[in-house]
Parts: sequence; C-alpha cells; structure tokens
Amino acid sequence: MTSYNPTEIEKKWQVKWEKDKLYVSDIAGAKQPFYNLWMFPYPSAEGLHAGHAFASTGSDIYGRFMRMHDKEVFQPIGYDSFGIHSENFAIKIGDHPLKLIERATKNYEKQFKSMGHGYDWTRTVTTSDIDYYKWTQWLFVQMFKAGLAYKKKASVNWCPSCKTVLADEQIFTPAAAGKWPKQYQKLEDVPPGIKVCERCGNEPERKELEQWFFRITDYANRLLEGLSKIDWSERVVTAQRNWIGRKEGMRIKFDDIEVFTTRPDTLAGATFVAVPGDGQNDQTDKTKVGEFTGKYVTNPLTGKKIPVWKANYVSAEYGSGAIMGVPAHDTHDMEFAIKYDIDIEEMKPDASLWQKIETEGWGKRATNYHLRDWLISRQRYWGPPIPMIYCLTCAQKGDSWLSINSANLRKDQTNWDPAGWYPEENLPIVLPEITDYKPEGTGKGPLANHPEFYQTKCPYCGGQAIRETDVSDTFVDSSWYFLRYCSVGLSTADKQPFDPEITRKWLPVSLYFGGAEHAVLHLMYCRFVTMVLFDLQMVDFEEPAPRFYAHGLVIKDGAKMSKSRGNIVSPDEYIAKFGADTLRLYLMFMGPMDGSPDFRDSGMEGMHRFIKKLWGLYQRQTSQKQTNEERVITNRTVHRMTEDIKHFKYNTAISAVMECLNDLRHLPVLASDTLSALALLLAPFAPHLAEEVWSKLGHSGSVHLQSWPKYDESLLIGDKATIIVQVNGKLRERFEIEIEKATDQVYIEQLALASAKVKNQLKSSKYREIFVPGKLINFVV
Ligand code: ANZ
Ligand code: ZN
Repeated sequence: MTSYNPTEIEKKWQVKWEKDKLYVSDIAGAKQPFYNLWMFPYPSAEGLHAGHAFASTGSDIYGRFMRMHDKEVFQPIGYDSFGIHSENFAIKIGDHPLKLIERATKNYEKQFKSMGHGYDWTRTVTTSDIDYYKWTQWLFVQMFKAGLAYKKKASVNWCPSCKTVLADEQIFTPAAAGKWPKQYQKLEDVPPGIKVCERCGNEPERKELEQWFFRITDYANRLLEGLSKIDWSERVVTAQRNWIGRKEGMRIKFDDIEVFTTRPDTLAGATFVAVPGDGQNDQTDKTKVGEFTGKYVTNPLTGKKIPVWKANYVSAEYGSGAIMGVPAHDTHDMEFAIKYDIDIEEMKPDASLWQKIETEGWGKRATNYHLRDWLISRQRYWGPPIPMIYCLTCAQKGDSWLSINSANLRKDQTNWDPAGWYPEENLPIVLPEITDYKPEGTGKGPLANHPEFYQTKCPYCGGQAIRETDVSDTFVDSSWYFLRYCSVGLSTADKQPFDPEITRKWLPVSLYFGGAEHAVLHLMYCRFVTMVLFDLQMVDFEEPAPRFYAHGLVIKDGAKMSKSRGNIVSPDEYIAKFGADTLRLYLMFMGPMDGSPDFRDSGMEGMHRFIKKLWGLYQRQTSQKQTNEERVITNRTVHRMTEDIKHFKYNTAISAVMECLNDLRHLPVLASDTLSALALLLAPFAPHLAEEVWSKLGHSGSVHLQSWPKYDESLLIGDKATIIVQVNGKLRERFEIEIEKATDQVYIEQLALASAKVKNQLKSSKYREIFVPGKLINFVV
C-alpha cells in the first residue's frame, strides 16, 4: 500500500505529457476539431490567483471531456500583455513593462502547467510580442482602408489618473468596477450617477480631444440581430442588447432644428427645444445647467413659438444632437423647466401622432442606437503604435492615401485626416524601448517626446513626415487573438495573420469560456471585428464564438477576489501543500460554475481527505468480475456525471463521485473494471491521479486519450432518488422520483407545488427557492 504523494505523481505526469506531446493538436490533420478557448489573462500581477485557477479549470475540464468524446481538442493559452492593465502594474512596482511581462508570463506558464491544464504550449500568443502586434497594426490598416477607422474631435472620457482617454465601455458604475474614487470611504458613500475608470476607480472627466475611432456603429444592427443566432449566457446577451440600445423614434423638425425623440406622442407638450451646452456636456452631472439662446422655433403641432435653450444634459453625440423638451412627461425636462421657469404644458400622450407627424411631413421615423463608435487610441506607451504617417507636403498638394485610393472608400466619409498614410508593407512599426514611458497627462502619449520615433519619411513623396504617437487600446489586441492561435508556428505565420485554410478548419471557436464582465467590452469588440473580416472576405463566419459560457467570480471574505480588494489567494501554496488535483476538485466543488463560490481553506482540507480515500480504493486487491451491484453504481455515476459535465454542473458531478465512493467503499472487493471506469470519470477533474491509477491498473496509453464511458439506460430504470420538500426549512413533503429527474429543478418545483401540504404552507406568499440537486427543495417565504 503506497500513500498518496501528489507532488511526485503530478510532476511525473506533467513531464510525461509534455514529452509525449499529449496536448499538442494535429492542426492540419484533425478530423473532428474542437476549439476549446478560455479568455487569455492579462498579466496585471506577478501571477495567477484562485479566480483564474477556478475559471481555467472549468474550461480545461470541458476540453478533456470533449477529447474523451473523440474530438481533436485544441486548447491554447496566451497573454493579453499589451495595454493599460499590465502597464499600470509595471508603473506601480517601478518596473519597465517589457521586463515585467517577460517575468510574469514565465511565472504564469509555470503556474498553468502546475495546475495540470491540457494546453497546447506550441501555439501561444503574447499580444506585446512583435510577431503578434504587427498583425494588430495590420488589422488597423484594414479598418482604415474599409473606411472603418477615422480620426475626429469629440467629447471623450479622460481619466486624470491613468492619463489617457477611455472608451465608453471602459467606464463602469463603482459597484461593477469594484473600485471608486478615494475620497469616499465605502462603496455606499459614493453618490449615485457616478461612473468610474474601469482600471483605477477614478472619475473620468469629459474632454474635447481628437481621437481614433472604429466605426462599430455601422454594425449596430448586425451585432443586435446576431444575438439571436448564438448560444450565449442570457445575461451577456441582455447586456449586449441593452448596450446596443436600439430605439425606435422619430426625427421631428422644429424649423431648422431637428430633434430625436422616442415619444412623438408627447409632441403637444413640447414647450422648448434644447441643444448641447458649450464646452463640457456631461450627462452624468446631476444638476441641470442651461442658457437661453435668444432664439425661438415653432412647435409644428401647436403652432406656438417655443424657446431654444442650451442644456448640459443634451449630448451632441446622440440622436440628432437636439431634443424637444416635454416637462410634463420627462423628468429631466421637468427639472430644467422648473429651474428656468419654462412653460409646462399638461397633456395626454396621443399615439396617433406618429402617423400624423409623418403625413404632415413634420418628421420621419428613425432608429437610434445607444452604441457609440469605439474609441481606440490611447495616450500611453504600452501598446501597438497606430500605424499612420502624416505628410504635410502631400496634404498640401491634396495628395493622400484618400485621394489616390478613394475607390475603396466609403462615399459618405467626410472626416478623413487628409494626410493619413498607412505603410502596410512596412509593418510592423516597432514600439521603441524608452525609459520615460510613464504617461504625463498632456493629451499626448510618451512617444510624442521621441523625435527619433515620430520623425520619418513619407512613403509616397519621400519628404519629411511624422508618425502617429498614440497607441491602440488593449481591447484591439484581444479583438482577434482567437484567429491567430491556430496559425502560430505555420510556415506562413510571418506572412499573414491567420491561414485561411486552417481557419476554415478550426473556427469559429467551438466553446468560449470566460467572464461575463467582458459582456460589452471584449465580447462585443470581437464580434464586430469578425463581422468586418467577414465583409472583407477574410473569414467565412460572422460570429467568432457561437457558444459562450460565462463563468462566475470567486468570492473571498465576502468580496470578489481581486487585487484591489487585497483578498487574493495564489494557487501555488495549495498546490504545494495538497497537490493540483485537490485544488482542482475543490475549486469545482465550491459551487456552481456560473455562481459566486466562496473560497475557504477548510474546504480544501475536506477535499484532500476525499482524494486520499479515493486513492485508498485503488490500493486494494481487485477481483476479476464486476458484481451486479458494482455495475449499477458505476452506471449511475457515469450517467449523472455525463449529464452534469455537459451542462457545466461540475459541482454536482463531483457529488456523484463522492456518492459513488461511499457506495463502493462498503463492498468487500472491487473489480478492476469498476476502478477503471472510475478512473475515466475522474480524468477531467483530477488528471494526474486518474493517469496514475489508470497506469497502475495495467492499462497502456494515457487515460486522457480514452473514450468516455457509456451508460446503459436499462440499468437506470428503477433507480430512485428521494427528494425532500421544505417550507422555511421545515419538512413538508417527500417524493421518490426517477434518478434522471433528480437534478431537474423545474420538474421538482412543479411536483412540490402540486402537493396540497406545500400549497397550504405557501398560500400566495412570495418565496425564493433553495435547490440541492438530487436531495432537497426549500421554499423560503
Ligand atoms: C421627448 C420625450 C418625452 C422624451 C418624454 C422622453 C420622454 P433613450 O430612450 O435613452 O434613447 N434625447 C434625444 N436626444 C438626446 C440627446 N442628444 N441628448 C440627451 N437626450 C436626448 O432616450 C430617447 C429620449 O432621450 C428622447 O425622447 C429625448 O427625449 C432624449 F416623455 O423626447 B424624448
Ligand atoms: Zn484610470
């Protein structure tokens, strides 16, 4: 009898797997490809924390499960290492980002390997590597050529602490960001309406600045319609739908001012028109500020002359940039009217007005979107330099990329920078290694202090020209990384961003596993970029990941595990003490994959005892022939685990193993077939232990290359589970139901609610349910 020594076993198998290239996919030859993708991390610290370990293990389990279903699984990993996340951390610890990334990625790799994840380490992506960002710059150029990248002066978010502009998607409520301005002690102290920088928690300012944008608004409707064609977590779909914010309304003319309204039915109550105020328009501002312009326009319906005001709550960027003020039906307008003593016209909305406004020719129907163009330039150092060159000589002659190649461009484009040259064949534009990389907050990035970088030759006339000194945002890097993985290492990798044939074979991604916090950031941007590449005929699919699973976030001491909360737990110490398999099992057993599981040390100890018992089972003498009882237990476990893993219910799958262990432990002898089946079932969760016992049982070949065991329906019949029904924790009813139904909450709820005993207790009061699959349902009134 040998005792369980995870350190020894785990290292041994990790070395063997690497040597045998167990997780290196046959990219060119795969028959049944399965692209199992997990959102790559940004190294904004020295290493992984338990939250990463939780999410990546969830993805790894599914990959292993699919491999055991005869799929050629490709499971890559990489680093979203360019951008503000890593750079802010580097600045904080006083290290150059280049050095930090080199060190941190090495550590991440070591940690991922020690977790036992089945990554294909021959195809990794690091977004700050030249051979990657060259293609991020290439992407920018494609956008530019398609008329989808443009520079314009606009009122934008400026973070005074990060000293850069931010996209609208990077401004969060303090609760969502988990951070808030320092002057407030607690989250509860922060006044409502405040939005903060997603990175640092400070309140951004509004500034008029010239910036680069991607024209994502052109794709608003497609991004919306596409949502009905993909299988994504409901909360992500809802978040995207709201963010796109399609609104049906009308544009109505008040003489020469056109307003956008979603309430044409209130036209009779419009007692003023408002346009944006001067300078800073800030809709997050709580107090309404305005100024009368001295001008009057006619309300087309009432014929009355009404005043035109400037108001700080009107945005130049939304709708037509002007509103009709209806104090009787809109709270903002009411507040404004009271403050400035403007008429308030009480009236009943009249739905027939939509038609009337159209027939009278006062306005027309219009669809409006909340989505704004994607602001991608950053006044920072750590990112791909935006590959543009400005040549004054050419511009003065009226020559530019635009005038020479205008055939390719959108006809309605008006705001081209006249001298925007793109040196596509000269890519990459290498980010120079500089020591003064800290942002200064001047509105320009650190590269603007480096003439040796920005002074260059015009690729067209050969004269003096200057480069763009802003870099692109980190979300541009990650908007296409899933396209690169499969092509890494191919002979064509330095000639094209992704190989068309390989891409056709492997993409779209089969299962995308990641955090819901990226709902309107990365998950929107990567859909947009894919649609653009589809239109440019570079890929043959519009949705990058038709299936997305949103995992939950790990909680520690009552708060989301994050560096800013100071409640980080590193997986390393647990792996050293208990082994990766215990950690993996514990992480997956903490709670549902899409919930907010609570990390506790005591749970880890319990799981370690369990795994040692499992180990003990394999130290016994085995028998030749499976008994009927063994067969029923094994079959039931296979059935439960298969169904649970399919639906990412890893915690209940582990419960099934635990019950199985309990049932088997009491049997005097166990057949080798029983133990082999159990090893297969353990393989996705505890890959090292499973491999060890599999080989000890005398099998050749890795357990991870075996087929997942099948279950026999006929052996399940008659297998019952007892479900307890409680109201406020008190037992009220008990059912015997078929085991297959025992995890079906909807079915059990209906059954329970049909019982008179339960009904009498509940009456018609409101309740919430606690459901323990296979065991109990508790109605809490
Ligand atoms: C009259 C009215 C009456 C409105 C009423 C609302 C309620 P959502 O639903 O968010 O899309 N609006 C239009 N353009 C604006 C701009 N540039 N800046 C600020 N506000 C603007 O909002 C549509 C409504 O927001 C529009 O309908 C308009 O006010 C306002 F009882 O028009 B409404
Ligand atoms: Zn910031």
